[in-house]
Amino acid sequence: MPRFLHTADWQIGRTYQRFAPDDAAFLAEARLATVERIARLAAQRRVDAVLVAGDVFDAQTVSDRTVRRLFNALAAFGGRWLMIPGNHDAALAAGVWTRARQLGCMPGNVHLLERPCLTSFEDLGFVVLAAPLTQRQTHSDLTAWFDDVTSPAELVRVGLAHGSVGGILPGTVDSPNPIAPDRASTARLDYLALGDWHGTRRVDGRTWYSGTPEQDRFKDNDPGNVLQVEIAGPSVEPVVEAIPVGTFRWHEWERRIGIPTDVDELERDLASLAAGDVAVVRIDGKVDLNQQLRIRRLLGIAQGRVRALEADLSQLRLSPTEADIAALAADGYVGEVLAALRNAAPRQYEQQVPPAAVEEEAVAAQALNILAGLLLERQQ
Ligand SMILES: [Mn+2]
Repeated sequence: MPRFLHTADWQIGRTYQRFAPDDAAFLAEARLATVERIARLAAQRRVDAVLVAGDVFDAQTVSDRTVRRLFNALAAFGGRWLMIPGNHDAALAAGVWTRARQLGCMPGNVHLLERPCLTSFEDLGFVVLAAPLTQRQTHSDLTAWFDDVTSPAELVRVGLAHGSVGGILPGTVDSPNPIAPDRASTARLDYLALGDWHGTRRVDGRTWYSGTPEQDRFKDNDPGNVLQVEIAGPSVEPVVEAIPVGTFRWHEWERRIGIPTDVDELERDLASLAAGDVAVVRIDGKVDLNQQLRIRRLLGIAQGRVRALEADLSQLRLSPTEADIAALAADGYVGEVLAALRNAAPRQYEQQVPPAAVEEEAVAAQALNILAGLLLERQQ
């Protein structure tokens, strides 16, 4: 009864340039730590093998040290690791896998399936049909040959591939590296282990994307898992369990501040973030000085707690109250300009005013907000 872990898209060596260098280093390190966790999980659960469906490395150019560290991270599981190259680490002549071999750092229990092949693991009770990528992109279905290959009837038949299952994943119409959605059935596979889609996703009872075990982008599609797959025997539908292993959860928020309770809501959302969170928050709308100070303080507090929090306030307009402006106590030329703008800014009208005057007053109000905003920001 074969039992294995299915994982993919480790993207080791990925860099996170949008974050501050110290945060980026932590995020890169987390990917290796998660692989170590997968190795420990495989050992604890005594699975027969770990199947890695491509994109072990994020790039062909990762450093030799990163290559060595990845293979060291596998140490806790002495069983077999079956890996195929994906689009990021395609089996090129001068690619990362060639280098790994030259470095001599690939442990003996790693079976790198670099060419399309059927490999029999008789002692474990299954065969693996592998469809590695030998270039970054193809437009033919590399799993098509699975249909025509026979294997011993007593062995479970498992496919391993990296690409895009046609027609089911959002935004992937005409994607490269297509895989037929019914491949498991046409190729009589008991299970088809897929990589490329970074969320955990069941295509059908025998076809799954494991997703990446460590989230690496702002997409809410259930990343951060590995799959344990248990197959009672040939033709028996597999029992699949998603096991969370990731460290970080990524959030991308957009918040508009219009009324004071919007800041309360933002406070509640920020309070929900903890050490395992990575967030980007874009805030727009209009605030007075106190609200602006409060938002900055809330962001500062949250930044002290989370792994990374990037706030974009460039679209948040400071609209000072009369009291804010009075508190500036601006004197000299700046004081004169402020006073002139305040006089020119709109008031309550009791009678009809010509449209040109209304427009002029609106411009004056805007200028007043900008000038007061600059002065207040300088005071903070
Ligand atoms: Mn990938």
